[in-house]
Amino acid sequence: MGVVNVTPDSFSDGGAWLDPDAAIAHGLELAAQGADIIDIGGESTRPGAQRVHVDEELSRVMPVVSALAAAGSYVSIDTMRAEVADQALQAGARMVNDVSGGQADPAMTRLVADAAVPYIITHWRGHSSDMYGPANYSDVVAEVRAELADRVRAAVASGVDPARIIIDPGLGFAKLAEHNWTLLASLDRIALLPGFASKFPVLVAASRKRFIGRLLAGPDGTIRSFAGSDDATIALSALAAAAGAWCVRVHVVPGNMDAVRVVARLRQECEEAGS
Ligand code: PMM
Repeated sequence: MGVVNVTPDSFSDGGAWLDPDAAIAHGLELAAQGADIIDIGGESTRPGAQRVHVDEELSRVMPVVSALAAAGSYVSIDTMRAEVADQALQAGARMVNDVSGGQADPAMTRLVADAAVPYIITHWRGHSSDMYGPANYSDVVAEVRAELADRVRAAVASGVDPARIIIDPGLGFAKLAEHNWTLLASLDRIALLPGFASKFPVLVAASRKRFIGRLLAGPDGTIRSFAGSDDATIALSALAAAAGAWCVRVHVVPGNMDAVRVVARLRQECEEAGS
């Protein structure tokens, strides 16, 4: 999944793709480089971000969704708002990526159920204006699994087909660096939610997040830049794929594409060898 943030202030690429033509060209480039899904968002969720008005969000994403869908890309709309998801789906988007997992807008799960499209449910504990206030866990893996299971049950109760649900541990969302690392080390446990008999596909969105930059900080403590975290993102994509992740959401496609292809080849070898 390649990311197109049509925002002035996203984490790592804020402002780069605010112009619709630049965003469309970037989405086409990500698709040409091999991204299977293009995730288009118009509201930043970086720590401390304030919400944008729905009209502003729509004006940012709609030209980009329409153009990329018309060009044949498989478009995912990254939004917490049912109205934005609705208009994007009508314009040709085929997947809803809701980082609030249905909590920000009570109309979202019903809309997704009626549209019968894949739905990404991310672990989330509140808006980004207070990103780290709720980052308190006694057992982060158990709590994230239990809360994701609650969100999945709520979506299914609204009519969402469980076969269309993808789950995401929500790296960085109400999580400190140590929580993100613990979750990344437990992807196999996250796929199997308590109370469910079969595993859900897992999306991992580690790309360029701050916890990588902190790990790679220089001797003087300077946090590694976003673009300087891309090689480590590739390493995480390989490890996530090897741990069974269904998809990695990334800002730069080529190296990540190579990493998941290498893992797919090795998995094939393991399967043939029966191990
Ligand atoms: N993170 C961001 C935006 N959208 N979607 C999903 N499913 N999971 C995430 O962790 C996620 C997301 C935040 O920032 P970015 O767009 O700058 O990566």
